[in-house]
Amino acid sequence: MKNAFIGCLVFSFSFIMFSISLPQGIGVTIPYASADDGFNLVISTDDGVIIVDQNGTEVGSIPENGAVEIYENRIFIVRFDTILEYDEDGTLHNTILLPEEVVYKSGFAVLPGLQFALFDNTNDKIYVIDSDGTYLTTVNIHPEPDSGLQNTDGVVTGNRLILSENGNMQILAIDLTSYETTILKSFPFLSGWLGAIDYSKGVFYVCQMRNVLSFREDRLGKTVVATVPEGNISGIVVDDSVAYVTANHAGILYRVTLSTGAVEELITGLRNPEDIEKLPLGMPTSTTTSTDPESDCLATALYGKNSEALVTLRSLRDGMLRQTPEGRELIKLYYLIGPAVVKALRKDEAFKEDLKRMIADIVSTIGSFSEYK
Ligand SMILES: [Ca+2]
Repeated sequence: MKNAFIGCLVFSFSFIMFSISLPQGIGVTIPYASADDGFNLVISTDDGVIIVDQNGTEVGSIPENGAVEIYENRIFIVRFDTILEYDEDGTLHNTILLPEEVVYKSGFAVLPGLQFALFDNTNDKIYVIDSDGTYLTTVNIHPEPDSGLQNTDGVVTGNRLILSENGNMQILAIDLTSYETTILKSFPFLSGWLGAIDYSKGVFYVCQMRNVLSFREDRLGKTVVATVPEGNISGIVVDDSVAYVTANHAGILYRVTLSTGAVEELITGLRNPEDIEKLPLGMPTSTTTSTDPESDCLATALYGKNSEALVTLRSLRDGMLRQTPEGRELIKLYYLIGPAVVKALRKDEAFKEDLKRMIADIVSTIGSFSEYK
């Protein structure tokens, strides 16, 4: 029993190391550009989540991919059956296991009071869960699920979640007290699809393949704000007079001047950018426990930043574990018990030394295997 437990710990510990090391073999960097910038941009790509300043210069990264949301100064990434919560410096802070009621997820939103709405475009439902993973309720996007896989992006305004779209070119408003759903806006004369949505100062911005549209709740019609040269638009965030727009197929981050519709390329060559959010800078931290990033970085403490062991473990993760259901189960296991391992290691210096030796053995065995490939 104890051996099994230690085996779990070893694997978990391995994944802790993966989760805090970048593909390039350097530690997670601090996502601050400068103190006065106001916000950075967080973009999820196939190469992980990158944090860039408003000029597109990378200032940090998290080696996980998945839909990303920001709440206060925390970064949330949906990954497998969990929501990972990162501090603004990229330190894994918390892991929320999704309840079994969440059948499928095609995006999510963080709701006021730190709840989560997970969108399911297959079953056309929205699952609402609490910050500890407790299932709260299900909201129907349609009375009966349709066969289409519509985009699902949400923005919270006041006590409502605004969802784009329901598959019929309609934007829904969900009251977050009664969970009553109404149609906020209908675009029956537009062709194609509606996708990423954001809201700023009384105006909604919703994207199609290459167009950014704006509309107001209390007025008829819409305005084409800008057209990007290459699509598909996959994400938008608006800040005052500027929108930042990702195009997944084109691999581009665009900056759009809302008053003129002028479009400029900020970053090219991104691998499938799917989601973009604003990360406010300089907010007081409101997380419940404070952690020292250095002491969290066990891999660095044990093996050093650019060690061979980390490279080997990383190739094990990407080359083997992610390829099989069993491997993915182990990854899930890490998310389940990883935080507890960190705590245990902090308390027990001898245990830490034991684990270090065991991991060294595993790494050296894998290293020998790969030499004979
Ligand atoms: Ca659907």
